[in-house]
Amino acid sequence: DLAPLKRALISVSDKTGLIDLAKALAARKVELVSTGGTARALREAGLAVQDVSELTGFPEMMDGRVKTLHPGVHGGLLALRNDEAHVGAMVAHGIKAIDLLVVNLYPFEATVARGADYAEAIENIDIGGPAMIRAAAKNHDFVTVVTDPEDYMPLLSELDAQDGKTRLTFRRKQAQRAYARTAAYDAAVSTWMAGAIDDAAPRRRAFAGTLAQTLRYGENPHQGAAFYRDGSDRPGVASATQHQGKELSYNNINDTDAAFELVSEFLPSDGPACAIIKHANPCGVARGATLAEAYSRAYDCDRTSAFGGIIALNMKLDLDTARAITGIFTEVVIAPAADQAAIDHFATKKNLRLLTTKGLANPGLGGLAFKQVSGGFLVQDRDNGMIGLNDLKVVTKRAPTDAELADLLFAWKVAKHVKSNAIVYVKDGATVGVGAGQMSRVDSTRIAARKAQDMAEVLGLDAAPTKGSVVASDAFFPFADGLLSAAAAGARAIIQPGGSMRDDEVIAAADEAGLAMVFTGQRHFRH
Ligand code: 93A
Repeated sequence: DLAPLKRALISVSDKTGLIDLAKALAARKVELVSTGGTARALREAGLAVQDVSELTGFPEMMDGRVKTLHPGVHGGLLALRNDEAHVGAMVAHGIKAIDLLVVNLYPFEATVARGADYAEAIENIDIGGPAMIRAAAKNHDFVTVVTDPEDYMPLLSELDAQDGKTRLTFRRKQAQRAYARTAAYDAAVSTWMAGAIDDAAPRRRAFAGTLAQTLRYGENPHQGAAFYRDGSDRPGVASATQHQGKELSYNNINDTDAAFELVSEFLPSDGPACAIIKHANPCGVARGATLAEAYSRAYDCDRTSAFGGIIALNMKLDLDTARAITGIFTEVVIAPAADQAAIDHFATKKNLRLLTTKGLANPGLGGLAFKQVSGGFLVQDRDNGMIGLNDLKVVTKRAPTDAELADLLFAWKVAKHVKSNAIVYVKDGATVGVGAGQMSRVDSTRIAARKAQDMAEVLGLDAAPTKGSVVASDAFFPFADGLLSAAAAGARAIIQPGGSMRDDEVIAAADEAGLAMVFTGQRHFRH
Protein backbone atom coordinates (compact mmCIF):
# COMPACT_ATOMS: atom_id res chain seq x y z
CA ASP A 1 0.00 0.00 0.00
CA LEU A 2 2.97 2.33 -0.32
CA ALA A 3 2.48 5.10 -2.88
CA PRO A 4 5.56 6.67 -4.50
CA LEU A 5 5.83 10.43 -4.74
CA LYS A 6 7.25 11.73 -8.01
CA ARG A 7 5.27 14.88 -8.66
CA ALA A 8 3.63 17.40 -6.33
CA LEU A 9 1.20 20.18 -7.14
CA ILE A 10 1.44 23.01 -4.63
CA SER A 11 -1.10 25.85 -4.63
CA VAL A 12 -1.35 27.73 -1.35
CA SER A 13 -2.75 31.05 -0.18
CA ASP A 14 -1.23 30.72 3.29
CA LYS A 15 2.45 30.42 2.47
CA THR A 16 3.50 29.48 6.02
CA GLY A 17 6.14 26.75 5.91
CA LEU A 18 5.92 26.59 2.10
CA ILE A 19 9.60 27.06 1.30
CA ASP A 20 10.82 24.57 3.89
CA LEU A 21 8.36 21.98 2.62
CA ALA A 22 9.22 22.58 -1.04
CA LYS A 23 12.96 22.39 -0.34
CA ALA A 24 12.50 19.13 1.54
CA LEU A 25 10.44 17.71 -1.35
CA ALA A 26 12.97 18.90 -3.94
CA ALA A 27 15.74 17.26 -1.92
CA ARG A 28 13.78 14.00 -2.27
CA LYS A 29 13.70 14.50 -6.06
CA VAL A 30 10.01 15.34 -6.15
CA GLU A 31 9.04 17.48 -9.19
CA LEU A 32 7.16 20.63 -8.22
CA VAL A 33 4.23 22.14 -10.11
CA SER A 34 2.58 25.34 -8.89
CA THR A 35 0.06 28.11 -9.53
CA GLY A 36 1.06 31.77 -10.08
CA GLY A 37 1.82 33.24 -6.67
CA THR A 38 3.05 29.98 -5.20
CA ALA A 39 5.36 29.33 -8.16
CA ARG A 40 6.75 32.84 -7.83
CA ALA A 41 7.51 32.32 -4.12
CA LEU A 42 9.23 29.02 -4.86
CA ARG A 43 11.37 30.51 -7.66
CA GLU A 44 12.38 33.39 -5.41
CA ALA A 45 13.63 30.77 -2.97
CA GLY A 46 15.73 29.30 -5.80
CA LEU A 47 13.61 26.21 -6.41
CA ALA A 48 12.86 24.69 -9.81
CA VAL A 49 9.14 24.67 -10.46
CA GLN A 50 6.85 24.06 -13.40
CA ASP A 51 3.86 26.38 -13.98
CA VAL A 52 0.47 24.72 -13.85
CA SER A 53 -0.30 26.40 -17.19
CA GLU A 54 2.25 24.04 -18.74
CA LEU A 55 0.16 21.08 -17.55
CA THR A 56 -3.09 22.59 -18.79
CA GLY A 57 -1.91 24.27 -21.96
CA PHE A 58 -3.94 27.31 -20.85
CA PRO A 59 -2.79 30.47 -19.10
CA GLU A 60 -4.29 31.26 -15.71
CA MET A 61 -7.21 33.43 -16.74
CA MET A 62 -10.21 35.48 -15.60
CA ASP A 63 -8.37 37.07 -12.68
CA GLY A 64 -7.22 33.63 -11.56
CA ARG A 65 -10.75 32.24 -11.39
CA VAL A 66 -9.62 29.53 -13.81
CA LYS A 67 -6.15 28.24 -13.05
CA THR A 68 -6.32 24.55 -12.29
CA LEU A 69 -9.80 23.60 -13.50
CA HIS A 70 -8.60 21.41 -16.36
CA PRO A 71 -8.27 17.68 -17.23
CA GLY A 72 -4.50 18.16 -17.24
CA VAL A 73 -4.74 18.68 -13.50
CA HIS A 74 -7.82 16.69 -12.56
CA GLY A 75 -6.85 13.72 -14.76
CA GLY A 76 -3.49 13.66 -13.03
CA LEU A 77 -5.19 13.64 -9.63
CA LEU A 78 -8.04 11.23 -10.36
CA ALA A 79 -6.54 8.57 -12.65
CA LEU A 80 -6.38 5.10 -11.15
CA ARG A 81 -2.76 4.09 -11.57
CA ASN A 82 -3.64 0.38 -11.71
CA ASP A 83 -6.36 0.71 -14.37
CA GLU A 84 -5.23 0.17 -17.94
CA ALA A 85 -7.90 2.40 -19.45
CA HIS A 86 -7.08 5.22 -17.03
CA VAL A 87 -3.39 4.94 -17.74
CA GLY A 88 -4.18 4.75 -21.47
CA ALA A 89 -6.15 8.00 -21.23
CA MET A 90 -3.25 9.66 -19.45
CA VAL A 91 -0.88 8.60 -22.21
CA ALA A 92 -3.29 9.54 -24.99
CA HIS A 93 -3.83 13.06 -23.61
CA GLY A 94 -0.38 13.72 -22.24
CA ILE A 95 -1.60 13.85 -18.63
CA LYS A 96 1.05 13.54 -15.93
CA ALA A 97 0.26 11.82 -12.64
CA ILE A 98 0.16 14.09 -9.58
CA ASP A 99 1.07 12.10 -6.46
CA LEU A 100 0.95 14.81 -3.83
CA LEU A 101 -1.43 17.76 -3.63
CA VAL A 102 -0.65 20.58 -1.22
CA VAL A 103 -3.44 23.16 -1.19
CA ASN A 104 -4.79 25.64 1.25
CA LEU A 105 -7.72 27.73 0.22
CA TYR A 106 -8.42 31.40 -0.41
CA PRO A 107 -8.90 32.82 3.12
CA PHE A 108 -12.67 33.17 2.88
CA GLU A 109 -13.31 32.97 6.64
CA ALA A 110 -10.67 35.60 7.45
CA THR A 111 -11.92 37.83 4.63
CA VAL A 112 -15.50 37.97 5.93
CA ALA A 113 -14.33 38.17 9.56
CA ARG A 114 -12.58 41.46 8.81
CA GLY A 115 -15.82 42.82 7.37
CA ALA A 116 -15.00 42.73 3.65
CA ASP A 117 -17.79 43.84 1.32
CA TYR A 118 -19.98 41.46 -0.66
CA ALA A 119 -17.94 41.53 -3.89
CA GLU A 120 -14.67 40.88 -2.10
CA ALA A 121 -16.18 38.01 -0.14
CA ILE A 122 -17.46 36.42 -3.35
CA GLU A 123 -14.07 36.76 -5.01
CA ASN A 124 -12.57 34.90 -2.04
CA ILE A 125 -14.66 31.80 -2.59
CA ASP A 126 -12.10 29.28 -3.77
CA ILE A 127 -13.38 26.96 -6.51
CA GLY A 128 -10.34 25.32 -8.03
CA GLY A 129 -8.74 24.56 -4.64
CA PRO A 130 -11.66 22.57 -3.19
CA ALA A 131 -12.11 20.80 -6.54
CA MET A 132 -8.51 19.59 -6.45
CA ILE A 133 -8.65 18.72 -2.76
CA ARG A 134 -11.79 16.62 -3.26
CA ALA A 135 -10.30 14.90 -6.31
CA ALA A 136 -7.02 14.05 -4.58
CA ALA A 137 -8.84 12.89 -1.45
CA LYS A 138 -11.11 10.63 -3.49
CA ASN A 139 -8.09 9.05 -5.13
CA HIS A 140 -6.26 8.52 -1.84
CA ASP A 141 -5.42 4.97 -2.90
CA PHE A 142 -2.68 6.67 -4.89
CA VAL A 143 -2.59 10.35 -4.00
CA THR A 144 -1.56 12.13 -0.80
CA VAL A 145 -3.38 15.35 0.04
CA VAL A 146 -2.29 18.02 2.50
CA THR A 147 -4.55 20.97 3.33
CA ASP A 148 -2.96 22.44 6.46
CA PRO A 149 0.60 23.73 7.05
CA GLU A 150 0.48 21.84 10.36
CA ASP A 151 0.60 18.62 8.36
CA TYR A 152 3.84 19.47 6.50
CA MET A 153 6.11 18.04 9.19
CA PRO A 154 4.10 14.82 9.59
CA LEU A 155 4.25 14.39 5.79
CA LEU A 156 8.02 14.74 5.76
CA SER A 157 8.35 12.32 8.67
CA GLU A 158 6.18 9.85 6.76
CA LEU A 159 8.38 10.17 3.67
CA ASP A 160 11.50 9.66 5.80
CA ALA A 161 10.07 6.60 7.49
CA GLN A 162 8.70 5.03 4.29
CA ASP A 163 11.64 5.61 1.96
CA GLY A 164 10.03 8.52 0.09
CA LYS A 165 6.57 6.92 -0.08
CA THR A 166 3.38 7.21 1.97
CA ARG A 167 1.30 4.46 3.56
CA LEU A 168 -2.39 4.00 2.81
CA THR A 169 -3.27 4.69 6.47
CA PHE A 170 -1.53 8.06 6.20
CA ARG A 171 -3.26 8.94 2.93
CA ARG A 172 -6.66 7.95 4.33
CA LYS A 173 -6.16 10.14 7.37
CA GLN A 174 -5.18 13.05 5.13
CA ALA A 175 -8.20 12.45 2.88
CA GLN A 176 -10.57 12.49 5.86
CA ARG A 177 -9.06 15.80 7.03
CA ALA A 178 -9.31 17.18 3.51
CA TYR A 179 -13.05 16.57 3.33
CA ALA A 180 -13.49 18.11 6.79
CA ARG A 181 -11.76 21.20 5.45
CA THR A 182 -13.85 21.53 2.28
CA ALA A 183 -17.07 20.87 4.22
CA ALA A 184 -16.20 23.54 6.80
CA TYR A 185 -15.26 25.91 3.98
CA ASP A 186 -18.60 25.62 2.20
CA ALA A 187 -20.44 25.84 5.54
CA ALA A 188 -18.63 29.13 6.19
CA VAL A 189 -19.70 30.42 2.78
CA SER A 190 -23.33 29.40 3.37
CA THR A 191 -23.38 30.92 6.86
CA TRP A 192 -21.87 34.19 5.67
CA MET A 193 -24.31 34.33 2.77
CA ALA A 194 -27.34 33.79 5.03
CA GLY A 195 -26.24 36.89 6.95
CA ALA A 196 -25.41 38.88 3.82
CA ILE A 197 -28.84 38.32 2.29
CA ASP A 198 -30.45 38.85 5.70
CA ASP A 199 -32.00 35.41 5.91
CA ALA A 200 -31.22 34.57 9.50
CA ALA A 201 -33.73 31.71 9.70
CA PRO A 202 -31.86 28.51 10.48
CA ARG A 203 -33.09 26.72 7.38
CA ARG A 204 -31.16 24.90 4.64
CA ARG A 205 -27.89 25.73 6.22
CA ALA A 206 -24.76 23.69 6.68
CA PHE A 207 -22.90 23.91 9.95
CA ALA A 208 -19.26 23.32 10.60
CA GLY A 209 -16.48 24.78 12.65
CA THR A 210 -12.73 24.57 12.60
CA LEU A 211 -10.90 22.65 15.26
CA ALA A 212 -9.54 25.10 17.82
CA GLN A 213 -8.34 22.71 20.49
CA THR A 214 -8.33 19.02 21.25
CA LEU A 215 -9.44 18.83 24.87
CA ARG A 216 -8.00 16.42 27.41
CA TYR A 217 -11.51 15.10 28.04
CA GLY A 218 -15.15 16.11 27.95
CA GLU A 219 -17.65 16.68 30.72
CA ASN A 220 -16.19 13.56 32.38
CA PRO A 221 -12.74 11.98 32.09
CA HIS A 222 -14.02 9.01 30.07
CA GLN A 223 -15.39 11.29 27.32
CA GLY A 224 -13.18 12.51 24.47
CA ALA A 225 -13.73 16.13 23.50
CA ALA A 226 -12.68 18.99 21.26
CA PHE A 227 -13.39 22.69 20.91
CA TYR A 228 -14.42 24.14 17.53
CA ARG A 229 -14.54 27.77 16.47
CA ASP A 230 -17.31 29.02 14.22
CA GLY A 231 -15.18 31.77 12.68
CA SER A 232 -16.97 34.73 14.23
CA ASP A 233 -14.73 37.21 16.00
CA ARG A 234 -17.22 38.37 18.63
CA PRO A 235 -15.64 38.85 22.07
CA GLY A 236 -15.98 35.66 24.09
CA VAL A 237 -14.24 32.56 25.29
CA ALA A 238 -13.43 31.31 21.77
CA SER A 239 -11.56 34.46 20.76
CA ALA A 240 -10.10 35.39 24.17
CA THR A 241 -6.40 35.62 25.00
CA GLN A 242 -5.27 33.36 27.82
CA HIS A 243 -2.55 34.97 29.92
CA GLN A 244 -1.55 32.14 32.18
CA GLY A 245 -2.35 28.79 33.66
CA LYS A 246 -3.04 25.34 32.27
CA GLU A 247 -5.34 24.64 29.33
CA LEU A 248 -9.04 25.28 29.79
CA SER A 249 -11.11 22.13 30.16
CA TYR A 250 -14.44 21.36 28.51
CA ASN A 251 -16.35 22.42 31.64
CA ASN A 252 -14.18 25.51 32.05
CA ILE A 253 -14.99 26.64 28.51
CA ASN A 254 -18.69 26.02 29.02
CA ASP A 255 -18.79 27.90 32.32
CA THR A 256 -16.53 30.72 31.13
CA ASP A 257 -18.88 31.27 28.23
CA ALA A 258 -21.90 31.37 30.57
CA ALA A 259 -20.12 33.82 32.88
CA PHE A 260 -19.02 36.16 30.12
CA GLU A 261 -22.36 36.16 28.31
CA LEU A 262 -24.08 37.04 31.58
CA VAL A 263 -21.75 39.83 32.65
CA SER A 264 -21.99 41.30 29.14
CA GLU A 265 -25.61 42.19 29.96
CA PHE A 266 -24.21 44.93 32.21
CA LEU A 267 -22.79 47.90 30.35
CA PRO A 268 -19.65 49.41 31.89
CA SER A 269 -21.33 52.83 31.60
CA ASP A 270 -23.79 51.62 34.27
CA GLY A 271 -20.92 50.72 36.59
CA PRO A 272 -18.82 47.70 37.55
CA ALA A 273 -20.46 44.26 37.58
CA CYS A 274 -19.30 40.75 38.37
CA ALA A 275 -20.78 37.30 37.73
CA ILE A 276 -19.63 34.06 39.35
CA ILE A 277 -20.61 30.82 37.65
CA LYS A 278 -20.69 27.23 38.88
CA HIS A 279 -21.97 24.38 36.71
CA ALA A 280 -23.25 26.83 34.09
CA ASN A 281 -25.45 28.71 36.58
CA PRO A 282 -24.69 31.97 38.36
CA CYS A 283 -24.11 31.64 42.12
CA GLY A 284 -23.63 35.38 42.50
CA VAL A 285 -24.02 38.48 40.33
CA ALA A 286 -23.60 42.00 41.59
CA ARG A 287 -22.89 45.59 40.84
CA GLY A 288 -20.60 47.63 43.08
CA ALA A 289 -19.13 51.09 43.45
CA THR A 290 -15.84 49.48 42.45
CA LEU A 291 -15.10 46.25 40.63
CA ALA A 292 -13.66 44.77 43.82
CA GLU A 293 -16.89 45.60 45.62
CA ALA A 294 -18.95 44.08 42.81
CA TYR A 295 -16.90 40.89 43.20
CA SER A 296 -17.27 40.72 46.98
CA ARG A 297 -21.01 41.36 46.78
CA ALA A 298 -21.36 38.61 44.16
CA TYR A 299 -19.29 36.33 46.37
CA ASP A 300 -21.57 37.02 49.35
CA CYS A 301 -24.59 35.62 47.51
CA ASP A 302 -23.33 32.06 47.89
CA ARG A 303 -19.79 31.75 49.25
CA THR A 304 -19.97 27.97 49.35
CA SER A 305 -20.72 27.56 45.66
CA ALA A 306 -18.29 30.30 44.58
CA PHE A 307 -15.34 28.09 45.58
CA GLY A 308 -13.71 26.85 42.38
CA GLY A 309 -16.01 29.06 40.35
CA ILE A 310 -15.56 31.09 37.20
CA ILE A 311 -15.61 34.85 37.41
CA ALA A 312 -16.54 37.30 34.68
CA LEU A 313 -16.07 41.06 34.98
CA ASN A 314 -17.54 43.78 32.81
CA MET A 315 -14.49 46.06 33.13
CA LYS A 316 -10.73 45.98 33.14
CA LEU A 317 -9.46 43.82 35.98
CA ASP A 318 -7.54 45.95 38.52
CA LEU A 319 -5.16 44.96 41.29
CA ASP A 320 -7.70 45.41 44.11
CA THR A 321 -10.14 43.05 42.44
CA ALA A 322 -7.38 40.58 41.57
CA ARG A 323 -6.35 40.53 45.24
CA ALA A 324 -9.93 39.98 46.39
CA ILE A 325 -10.37 37.14 43.88
CA THR A 326 -7.27 35.26 45.03
CA GLY A 327 -8.76 35.08 48.53
CA ILE A 328 -10.34 31.78 47.50
CA PHE A 329 -9.65 29.19 44.82
CA THR A 330 -11.03 30.28 41.44
CA GLU A 331 -10.67 28.41 38.16
CA VAL A 332 -10.96 31.17 35.56
CA VAL A 333 -11.29 34.95 35.42
CA ILE A 334 -12.51 36.53 32.19
CA ALA A 335 -12.59 40.28 31.62
CA PRO A 336 -12.40 42.72 28.72
CA ALA A 337 -8.87 43.66 29.80
CA ALA A 338 -6.49 43.48 32.76
CA ASP A 339 -4.03 45.90 34.41
CA GLN A 340 -0.42 44.74 34.37
CA ALA A 341 -0.40 44.80 38.18
CA ALA A 342 -3.39 42.44 38.23
CA ILE A 343 -1.71 40.14 35.69
CA ASP A 344 1.44 40.11 37.82
CA HIS A 345 -0.57 39.34 40.95
CA PHE A 346 -2.25 36.37 39.26
CA ALA A 347 1.07 35.08 37.89
CA THR A 348 1.86 33.45 41.23
CA LYS A 349 -1.38 31.40 41.11
CA LYS A 350 -0.59 28.77 38.55
CA ASN A 351 -3.97 27.06 38.63
CA LEU A 352 -5.86 30.28 37.96
CA ARG A 353 -6.50 31.08 34.31
CA LEU A 354 -6.90 34.70 33.19
CA LEU A 355 -8.60 35.48 29.87
CA THR A 356 -9.07 38.87 28.24
CA THR A 357 -11.49 39.52 25.42
CA LYS A 358 -10.91 43.10 24.18
CA GLY A 359 -14.55 43.99 24.86
CA LEU A 360 -17.89 42.69 26.02
CA ALA A 361 -20.23 40.50 24.00
CA ASN A 362 -23.28 42.22 22.55
CA PRO A 363 -26.27 40.47 24.14
CA GLY A 364 -28.58 41.90 21.48
CA LEU A 365 -26.65 40.32 18.62
CA GLY A 366 -28.30 37.63 16.53
CA GLY A 367 -26.81 34.23 15.85
CA LEU A 368 -27.66 30.59 16.30
CA ALA A 369 -27.67 28.28 19.29
CA PHE A 370 -27.38 24.50 19.01
CA LYS A 371 -28.51 21.65 21.17
CA GLN A 372 -27.77 18.06 20.46
CA VAL A 373 -30.46 15.38 20.59
CA SER A 374 -30.14 11.71 19.66
CA GLY A 375 -29.87 11.50 15.90
CA GLY A 376 -29.65 15.21 15.26
CA PHE A 377 -29.45 18.66 16.70
CA LEU A 378 -31.80 21.52 17.32
CA VAL A 379 -30.99 24.97 16.00
CA GLN A 380 -32.60 28.17 17.17
CA ASP A 381 -31.88 31.88 17.21
CA ARG A 382 -29.78 32.73 20.24
CA ASP A 383 -31.78 34.32 23.06
CA ASN A 384 -31.00 37.97 22.37
CA GLY A 385 -34.23 39.23 23.92
CA MET A 386 -33.74 42.40 25.92
CA ILE A 387 -36.32 44.58 27.61
CA GLY A 388 -36.27 48.07 29.06
CA LEU A 389 -38.45 50.07 31.45
CA ASN A 390 -40.92 50.88 28.69
CA ASP A 391 -41.68 47.21 28.09
CA LEU A 392 -42.86 46.62 31.65
CA LYS A 393 -46.55 46.46 32.48
CA VAL A 394 -47.52 47.05 36.10
CA VAL A 395 -50.32 44.57 36.93
CA THR A 396 -50.71 45.10 40.68
CA LYS A 397 -52.35 47.89 42.69
CA ARG A 398 -48.96 48.91 44.00
CA ALA A 399 -46.41 50.02 41.39
CA PRO A 400 -42.74 49.27 42.06
CA THR A 401 -40.61 52.09 43.47
CA ASP A 402 -37.70 53.36 41.35
CA ALA A 403 -35.26 51.37 43.49
CA GLU A 404 -37.37 48.24 43.07
CA LEU A 405 -37.58 48.81 39.33
CA ALA A 406 -33.80 48.99 39.03
CA ASP A 407 -33.46 45.73 40.97
CA LEU A 408 -36.26 44.09 38.96
CA LEU A 409 -34.47 44.79 35.69
CA PHE A 410 -31.20 43.56 37.19
CA ALA A 411 -32.87 40.35 38.38
CA TRP A 412 -34.48 39.86 34.98
CA LYS A 413 -31.11 40.04 33.20
CA VAL A 414 -29.69 37.45 35.58
CA ALA A 415 -32.71 35.14 35.28
CA LYS A 416 -32.16 35.02 31.50
CA HIS A 417 -28.86 33.23 32.23
CA VAL A 418 -30.13 30.79 34.84
CA LYS A 419 -31.29 27.30 33.84
CA SER A 420 -35.05 26.88 34.07
CA ASN A 421 -36.98 26.95 36.26
CA ALA A 422 -35.13 30.11 37.24
CA ILE A 423 -35.89 32.23 40.29
CA VAL A 424 -33.59 35.10 41.21
CA TYR A 425 -33.81 37.23 44.36
CA VAL A 426 -32.03 40.59 44.15
CA LYS A 427 -31.43 43.37 46.64
CA ASP A 428 -29.59 46.64 45.95
CA GLY A 429 -28.02 45.44 42.71
CA ALA A 430 -26.84 42.06 43.98
CA THR A 431 -28.33 38.60 43.80
CA VAL A 432 -29.11 37.24 47.25
CA GLY A 433 -30.64 33.93 46.20
CA VAL A 434 -30.63 31.92 42.97
CA GLY A 435 -32.86 28.91 42.34
CA ALA A 436 -31.86 27.05 39.19
CA GLY A 437 -32.74 24.03 37.13
CA GLN A 438 -35.68 22.75 39.18
CA MET A 439 -38.58 20.86 37.70
CA SER A 440 -41.09 22.97 39.60
CA ARG A 441 -41.02 26.75 39.91
CA VAL A 442 -42.09 26.72 43.54
CA ASP A 443 -39.08 24.53 44.37
CA SER A 444 -36.73 27.05 42.74
CA THR A 445 -38.36 29.78 44.81
CA ARG A 446 -37.87 27.81 48.04
CA ILE A 447 -34.33 26.66 47.30
CA ALA A 448 -33.19 30.19 46.51
CA ALA A 449 -34.74 31.49 49.75
CA ARG A 450 -33.23 28.67 51.79
CA LYS A 451 -29.76 29.31 50.37
CA ALA A 452 -30.17 33.00 51.22
CA GLN A 453 -31.08 32.01 54.77
CA ASP A 454 -27.93 29.85 54.96
CA MET A 455 -25.84 32.81 53.83
CA ALA A 456 -27.43 35.03 56.48
CA GLU A 457 -25.91 32.68 59.06
CA VAL A 458 -22.50 32.69 57.37
CA LEU A 459 -22.53 36.49 57.14
CA GLY A 460 -23.95 36.94 60.64
CA LEU A 461 -27.04 38.82 59.46
CA ASP A 462 -30.16 39.16 61.63
CA ALA A 463 -32.56 38.51 58.75
CA ALA A 464 -32.34 36.59 55.48
CA PRO A 465 -31.13 38.91 52.73
CA THR A 466 -34.28 38.07 50.78
CA LYS A 467 -36.14 40.35 53.20
CA GLY A 468 -37.00 43.47 51.20
CA SER A 469 -35.71 41.91 47.95
CA VAL A 470 -37.26 41.66 44.50
CA VAL A 471 -37.72 38.45 42.49
CA ALA A 472 -37.44 37.54 38.83
CA SER A 473 -39.02 34.43 37.37
CA ASP A 474 -37.87 33.38 33.87
CA ALA A 475 -41.38 32.19 32.97
CA PHE A 476 -44.84 32.85 34.37
CA PHE A 477 -46.01 31.52 37.75
CA PRO A 478 -48.54 28.83 36.83
CA PHE A 479 -50.06 29.05 40.32
CA ALA A 480 -49.92 31.52 43.18
CA ASP A 481 -47.83 29.15 45.34
CA GLY A 482 -44.42 30.21 43.98
CA LEU A 483 -45.25 33.87 44.37
CA LEU A 484 -46.54 33.33 47.91
CA SER A 485 -43.38 31.44 48.79
CA ALA A 486 -41.30 34.40 47.54
CA ALA A 487 -43.47 36.78 49.56
CA ALA A 488 -42.95 34.62 52.64
CA ALA A 489 -39.19 34.95 52.11
CA GLY A 490 -39.61 38.71 52.24
CA ALA A 491 -39.78 39.66 48.55
CA ARG A 492 -41.49 43.01 47.85
CA ALA A 493 -41.72 43.04 44.06
CA ILE A 494 -41.87 40.53 41.21
CA ILE A 495 -40.90 40.54 37.55
CA GLN A 496 -42.19 37.77 35.29
CA PRO A 497 -43.44 37.36 31.72
CA GLY A 498 -47.12 36.88 32.62
CA GLY A 499 -49.40 34.96 30.31
CA SER A 500 -50.56 32.15 32.61
CA MET A 501 -54.16 30.93 32.48
CA ARG A 502 -54.23 31.80 36.18
CA ASP A 503 -52.69 35.29 35.91
CA ASP A 504 -55.78 36.73 37.66
CA GLU A 505 -55.27 34.42 40.62
CA VAL A 506 -51.54 35.23 40.77
CA ILE A 507 -52.17 38.99 40.54
CA ALA A 508 -54.83 38.81 43.27
CA ALA A 509 -52.38 36.95 45.52
CA ALA A 510 -49.72 39.59 44.85
CA ASP A 511 -52.17 42.38 45.71
CA GLU A 512 -53.17 40.65 48.90
CA ALA A 513 -49.53 40.28 49.94
CA GLY A 514 -48.89 43.96 49.10
CA LEU A 515 -46.42 43.07 46.36
CA ALA A 516 -45.72 45.13 43.26
CA MET A 517 -45.59 43.03 40.09
CA VAL A 518 -44.60 43.78 36.49
CA PHE A 519 -45.03 41.66 33.36
CA THR A 520 -42.37 41.63 30.65
CA GLY A 521 -44.30 39.79 27.95
CA GLN A 522 -41.09 37.91 27.18
CA ARG A 523 -39.92 34.52 28.47
CA HIS A 524 -36.36 33.34 29.04
CA PHE A 525 -36.42 29.56 29.23
CA ARG A 526 -32.90 28.14 29.21
CA HIS A 527 -32.23 24.42 29.37
O1 93A B 1 -10.05 31.12 -8.34
S1 93A B 1 -9.88 29.71 -8.13
O2 93A B 1 -11.00 29.08 -7.55
N1 93A B 1 -9.60 28.96 -9.52
C1 93A B 1 -8.71 27.97 -9.65
O3 93A B 1 -8.70 27.32 -10.72
C2 93A B 1 -7.76 27.69 -8.60
N2 93A B 1 -6.79 26.79 -8.49
C3 93A B 1 -6.17 26.97 -7.31
N3 93A B 1 -8.62 29.47 -7.17
C4 93A B 1 -7.76 28.46 -7.42
N4 93A B 1 -6.74 27.99 -6.65
C5 93A B 1 -6.35 28.59 -5.35
O4 93A B 1 -5.34 29.55 -5.59
C6 93A B 1 -5.72 27.65 -4.37
O5 93A B 1 -6.68 26.96 -3.58
C7 93A B 1 -4.85 28.55 -3.51
O6 93A B 1 -5.54 29.01 -2.38
C8 93A B 1 -4.56 29.73 -4.41
C9 93A B 1 -3.09 29.82 -4.73
O7 93A B 1 -2.87 30.82 -5.68
P1 93A B 1 -1.40 31.39 -5.93
O8 93A B 1 -0.50 30.23 -6.13
O9 93A B 1 -1.53 32.24 -7.18
O10 93A B 1 -1.03 32.20 -4.72
